[in-house]
Amino acid sequence: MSDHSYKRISVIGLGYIGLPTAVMFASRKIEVVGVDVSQNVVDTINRGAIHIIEPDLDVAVHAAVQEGFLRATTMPEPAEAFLIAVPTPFQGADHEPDLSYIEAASKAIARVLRPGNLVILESTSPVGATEAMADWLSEVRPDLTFPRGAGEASDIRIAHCPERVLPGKVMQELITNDRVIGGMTRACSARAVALYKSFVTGDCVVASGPRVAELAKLTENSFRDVNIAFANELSLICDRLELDVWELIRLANRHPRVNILQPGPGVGGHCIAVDPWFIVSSARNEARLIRTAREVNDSKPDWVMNKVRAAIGAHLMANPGKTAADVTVAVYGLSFKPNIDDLRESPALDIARAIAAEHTGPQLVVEPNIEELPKGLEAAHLVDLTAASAAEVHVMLVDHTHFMSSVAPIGRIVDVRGVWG
Ligand code: SAJ
Repeated sequence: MSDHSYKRISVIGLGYIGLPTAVMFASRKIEVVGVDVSQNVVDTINRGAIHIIEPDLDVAVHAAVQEGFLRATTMPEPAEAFLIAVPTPFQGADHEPDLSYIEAASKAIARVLRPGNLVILESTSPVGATEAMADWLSEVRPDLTFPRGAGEASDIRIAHCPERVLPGKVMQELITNDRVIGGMTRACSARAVALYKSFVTGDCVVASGPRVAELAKLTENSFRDVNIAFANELSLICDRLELDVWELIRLANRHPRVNILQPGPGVGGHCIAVDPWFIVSSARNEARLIRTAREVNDSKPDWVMNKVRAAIGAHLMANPGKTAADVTVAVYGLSFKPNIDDLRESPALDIARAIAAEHTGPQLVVEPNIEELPKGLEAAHLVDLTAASAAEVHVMLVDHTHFMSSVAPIGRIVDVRGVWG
């Protein structure tokens, strides 16, 4: 084996990032041992099936398992390289990062480490997490040397290589996106570059260390969060001034150096609403704009709910003798962004549920990407656009392509995506 080729690697955490990454290596005919704490996930993958939603992933997993390059297990096994792709949620009112999954994964693989192994942290992490991971490994394996003590000569190579793929486009972006490689030493980075180069066609850019690589990933998502917050704040300002925010953004974006994003019901998904908090928690006094952006985006669903209440109220004012129980509210879109069926961490779903919880009249939902309504919407009806047009109040939450050609229905409209604007 040449110094830079890998025959057997292990991916720890077979979720939205770990599983597609495992498949990429397997597709390059590298033996991949996938490790997950869930027996159900392991069994599903070993059947050649998948437990998550991502275009083209099912076919790729099926092929990788069939051809014998991908196998899943709950018990870590020896390998040349280990990639950790486990969740890093936040906890408590202070949004402190929770590294317990990284700690558990580190301790689980430590037992099977051998000199010469590479361990990569892919999970989006607060600054310092990669060094903490190395320390957890070294606690369990005092017989091995690590970069902190042994520098370039360490037995175990450690790097942070954050994932940065867009849900819905993971199978393309894993290959074509540039990667940031933050090794604890130059040798660590070189080993990591060699690993990713087996399937990445983008550049593998070597950072000066893992800490700046960690902050780079958090910065990317904070950049987007701050820019979405700017658009969301403009929508509040325009509402106050009775101006059309969509027209405003269209006009301002004609400037060659202005590119404002789109307002919406709030920010969903697992990443953009979480990662900025990791910056805030590590530099509380300095990260004022980043924190405020989070607060602006997190408060948007409440603002939308107030608009819905006002629309129902206005309808009742115009129709004396009617009560709220007579008013049908139609909600358009539940997913966390357009043209996907992913309802996780979706502000649109939160708003639909909040309406269900407090509105006494009928509720209709149009969501062309799902077959049945999720929990909290049991009393609502999943309908098509034509059926929804009979409602008195219409709440447009997600700009699915399916809605784009629809004409504005008759009635009170709360359109937070500018579809009918
Ligand atoms: N959104 C708006 N207005 C916009 C753009 C987005 O309201 O103009 C909302 C969306 O509706 C959604 C949320 O923001 O609720 C996030 O959607 P997204 O498409 O911006 O991003 P994600 O969460 O699907 O993926 C992001 C990506 N990060 C960046 O684009 C900087 C992806 O590259 C990361 O890998 C991913 O987070 C991650 O895993 O960290």
